[in-house]
Amino acid sequence: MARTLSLPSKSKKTAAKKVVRLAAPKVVAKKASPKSLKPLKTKGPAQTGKKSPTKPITAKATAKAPTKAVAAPPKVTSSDFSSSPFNSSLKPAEKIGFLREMLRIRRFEQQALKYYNQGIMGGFLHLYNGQESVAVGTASLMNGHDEIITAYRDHGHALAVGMGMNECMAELFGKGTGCSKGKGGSMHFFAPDKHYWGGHGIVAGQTPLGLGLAFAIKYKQINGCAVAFLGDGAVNQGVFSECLNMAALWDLPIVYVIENNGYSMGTSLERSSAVNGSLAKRAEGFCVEWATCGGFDLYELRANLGAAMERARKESKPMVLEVSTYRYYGHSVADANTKKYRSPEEIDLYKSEHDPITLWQNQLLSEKVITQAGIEKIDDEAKAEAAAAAEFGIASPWPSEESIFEDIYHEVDHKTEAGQTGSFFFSE
Ligand SMILES: Cc1ncc(C[n+]2csc(CCOP(=O)(O)OP(=O)(O)O)c2C)c(N)n1
Ligand SMILES: [Mg+2]
Repeated sequence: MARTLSLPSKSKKTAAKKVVRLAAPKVVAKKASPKSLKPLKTKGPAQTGKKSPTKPITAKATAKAPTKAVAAPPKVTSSDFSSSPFNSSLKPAEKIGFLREMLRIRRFEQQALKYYNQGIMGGFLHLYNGQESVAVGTASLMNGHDEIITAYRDHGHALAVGMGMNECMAELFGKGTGCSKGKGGSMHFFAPDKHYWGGHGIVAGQTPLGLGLAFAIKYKQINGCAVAFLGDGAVNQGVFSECLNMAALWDLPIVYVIENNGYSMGTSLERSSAVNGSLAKRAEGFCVEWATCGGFDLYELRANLGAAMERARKESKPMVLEVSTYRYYGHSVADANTKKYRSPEEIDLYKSEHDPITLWQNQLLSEKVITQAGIEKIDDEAKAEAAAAAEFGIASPWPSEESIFEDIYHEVDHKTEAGQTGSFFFSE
């Protein structure tokens, strides 16, 4: 006879709790006082039998991990991190360069959005607006041997590593002059010559590929590390757990950067993940070090990620760094529900108080590194460059029909000429 399953009372409570969680997120405008910041000690794996790293990361980070996606992140002043070894020797030109890169990304995407909304550009378009500091901060820390890889929200990383606006914009228009010859679109920007391995549409699919990069770096005894980005939703993919196990087992030089923007498509972090303090903490179960930091302030991001990358290079050790960030637009531009699963007030709060570009501009103004007029000039240049890139993309030819058979695995398998030249990393 079939039995009806009755939930034990504990489970009933959990179910009741879940209903509460599904309620519309409230904006918590209250911020932790800067006094509550404690120096971040990376959490060593308990009882692992493995040695702790000889040099623990001592960079400061937010004391509280971003457990609530909707809460405004704790207020952190740049001065807390400007004295970090990764920031203290930055030259004014470098600081202005970071601003230029962030503005270029913002203007590039706004230009793309314009054509997408007009129906001139098709396919997917996952905008990185609001997260620019993470890609720019990372690229600024790359030593020429480091390799990076990300998911489909990949425009920012591409421009930050030095890809041209023309090749990127043309790719969005599906043109033959695009970086993937018009066959990849928004989710598939690649530039292995710039140590950028894309651009991947399968959630967490980039995490084992990033591990492969780290393996190659170690195998070839290169003084570098791999940085693989993933979202707060991607953390729940099984393959990421497999990666953490292998990374720890083989001591691979990789930093997994969780860009926690609080949402996976229309699902908030609270609804998608069981979180005990932070997502990064899960690394403990795999004997991998972890840390959290805010991603809005470039100094903070550079101080924390710089330390993680240096440790990976010097000690050949993996690490998970969870970075709190926020995206202004929907999951993709086609996301019609963008204002349904989060309140307009929440979006406004992040825009007005935590915009990475505004924060950095204010920082540079206060350091007297740049004037307001200087900022406007850079911004105008970024807008002009983006507009010219769009013109280039529109005027470019479509890929030829025959090219549909080029640059595919078939060639590698069948030893055609393209197959012989297709491998960037392992061929000398
Ligand atoms: C294996 C797989 N499952 C589901 C999807 C559909 N999908 C695309 S993006 C996405 C959400 C991922 O969110 P997150 O990792 O937080 O990244 P974000 O979009 O916030 O940058 C999902 C479920 C997919 N592309 N691949
Ligand atoms: Mg997300």
